[in-house]
Amino acid sequence: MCCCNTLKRHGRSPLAATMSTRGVLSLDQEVGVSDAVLLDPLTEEAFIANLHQRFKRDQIYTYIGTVVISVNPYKKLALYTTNIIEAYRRCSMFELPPHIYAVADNAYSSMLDRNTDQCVIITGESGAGKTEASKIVMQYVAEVSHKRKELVSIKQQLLQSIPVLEAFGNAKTQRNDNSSRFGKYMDIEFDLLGQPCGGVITNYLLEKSRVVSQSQGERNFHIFYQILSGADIHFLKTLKLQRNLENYSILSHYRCLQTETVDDRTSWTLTKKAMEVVGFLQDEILATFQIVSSVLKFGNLQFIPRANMDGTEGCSLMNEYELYDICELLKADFRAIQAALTLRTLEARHDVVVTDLSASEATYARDALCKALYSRLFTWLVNRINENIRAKRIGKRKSLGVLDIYGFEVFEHNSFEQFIINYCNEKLQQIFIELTLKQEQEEYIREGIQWVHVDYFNNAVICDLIEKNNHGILSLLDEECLRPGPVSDETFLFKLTKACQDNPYFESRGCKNFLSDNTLSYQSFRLRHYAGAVTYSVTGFLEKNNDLLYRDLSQAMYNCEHPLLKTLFPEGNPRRTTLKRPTTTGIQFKISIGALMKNLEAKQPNYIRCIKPNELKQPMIFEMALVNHQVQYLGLLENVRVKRAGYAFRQDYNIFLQRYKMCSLQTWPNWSGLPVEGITHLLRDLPIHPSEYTFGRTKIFIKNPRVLFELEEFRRDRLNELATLIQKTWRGWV
Ligand code: AOV
Ligand code: MG
Repeated sequence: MCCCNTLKRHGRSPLAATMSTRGVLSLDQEVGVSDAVLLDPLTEEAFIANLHQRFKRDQIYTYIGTVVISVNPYKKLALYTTNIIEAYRRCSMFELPPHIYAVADNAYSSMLDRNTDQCVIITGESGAGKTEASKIVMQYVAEVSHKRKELVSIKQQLLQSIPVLEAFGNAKTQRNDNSSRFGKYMDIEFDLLGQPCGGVITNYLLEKSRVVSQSQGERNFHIFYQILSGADIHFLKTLKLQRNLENYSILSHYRCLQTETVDDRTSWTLTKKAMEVVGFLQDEILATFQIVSSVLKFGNLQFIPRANMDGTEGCSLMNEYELYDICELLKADFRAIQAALTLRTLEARHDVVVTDLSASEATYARDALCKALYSRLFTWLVNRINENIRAKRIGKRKSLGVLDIYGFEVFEHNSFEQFIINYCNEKLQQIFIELTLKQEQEEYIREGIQWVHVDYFNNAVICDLIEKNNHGILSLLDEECLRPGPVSDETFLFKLTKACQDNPYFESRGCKNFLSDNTLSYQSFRLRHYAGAVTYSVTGFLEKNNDLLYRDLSQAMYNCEHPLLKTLFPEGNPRRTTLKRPTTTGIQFKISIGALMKNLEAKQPNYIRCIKPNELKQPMIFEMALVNHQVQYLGLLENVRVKRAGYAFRQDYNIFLQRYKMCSLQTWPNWSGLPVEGITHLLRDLPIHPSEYTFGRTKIFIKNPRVLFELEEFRRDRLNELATLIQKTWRGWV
């Protein structure tokens, strides 16, 4: 016998009706289908036409079950107000039009109700809207969790860490005016009442080559433009800076100084305020910008070649005044820095040999120093933010992670950075495949549920090609970096070509030049990524992977009196004797991405899959071919097929029975038979059609997520009834 009074709601809650009066579309106003699982017939054309139809009416979100597809509108939509957040709060996913808020709410509620750590994985190519989506998730979580006064500051700190990291880690690229040039995973921690108590940010490899060079139409990191355009004249004077952007060569390579969509002046005010909210002290803010200013000035240093008596080439510094400024900013000794930039000390056994650097070697050393200073400052900022936002109280916690990483990218010229970024995207696609296509189908077979296999492209082969121990591209690159003797980018490619030539996803490319000794020289290789083929130029691969800084420079930095530099250049400590070779960039990245995957796999995933509708960054333009390509490589149709034929939810019999046993008098308060039999009684007592569920070997499978939400509602109602009953009985006793 069913014991709930409110077993009725198939369809929409009254909330859906009130939504339209608050300026949100109600389900009645939805165009096309809001869940692609309902498409009939399901074809690629129908799928894309549905997205297009919805996009034209600013309905940018569409579900595939619980996965949300988001098509970048490239214009501000009135979809993100507190009223709308309120409407989605604790509302079942399918009662209101699709929204990121619904996914965020689902993650947050599942974390609380089911006591499982959650993660929101946001994927899509560069400019598709991942970073914006991650901010929408964060906004939602901050808004719905409790508003106790002491928690406001931790929430503000978590939220304000975003503009700080964007200022230092984002830049205009050809594909996105606010492109993330680093990966970010933010774990927000909650106490058992669902109140945020802290967070941890993990950052992934910043594209530091951008500090010294950018492609045409691109800019350096936002912070440089922000400070020069926005800081008041006194602060600029303290930092020995001039407002004119053109005075700084690392900003003016291609004279791409302004961006229409980015207001540097306003952003400066926001960044500085955000740094204060996050908890940076005034001294730390000053120290940070002293380093930013030094990078601008180091970038201006030029060297004049000088012929030495012994026939070698040396060089001298042309613009000493810039170095004087740097030395004041970094509290450094002029002679020491000048020597570190123009000379190199080699220690051989008991001898110390000092050699001159040529002008081009000194320029190279200067660039390496700029990159090291900036990227280490960035890591320090992340660490410092982490110190401030780390949960202070000890105790059991739950977490909700948000992953926003650089999207898949293809430029005219692709280098080591794109290789790393695209490798990272392969791994994210892999985790999506593993969890939504592969494991799901395997589980049906394991549980003895009738299943017709849905075919899909598994990109594990490409991941292997890149990361496999001993044979993968990263291993071969490392081998070449460590090999004694004459090595170069060309020797690396030669080796790579030999090792991978039979792999269908690899192709040696570019100009094939016959060298003087009649061997071949290649300059690029092509990988057939899941999202398309990309040709990578190997120029700079070895150097970027090695990422070594001359010891003279790290020592010179360590010896400065500036408060941050000892922390940023610990290897410059002369007392530090370990000469262990640092792990290469590629391997460091592989290790950190491996750890990220493990972390994500341990959590309940929630997906936002972003689609870029056009390359022009313009509203209302929906380029069919471009969208079609993304739909294909993201495996969205396969996702619909698996969802359509499969079950949205599954749970071990025991856990399921424990959670819902109060919904039937037959199983409440205790059921002593087999759990599967208890569940059979329980479900029969509820108005749920038997076609909505099936029984596996160890688990119950539920087809439609709506049924799950209904079950939760039955449970809540029943608990309320029981609470009222207990109160009445208690009063009777008193
Ligand atoms: P990405 O994170 O996916 O690219 P962004 O989130 O930075 O892309 O989005 C690019 C731009 O698209 C933003 O700056 C906005 O102008 C616009 N946009 C995206 N989503 C929305 C939205 N929901 N509403 C309005 N405008 C939006 V990259 O970081 O390059 O991979 O490395
Ligand atoms: Mg981004």
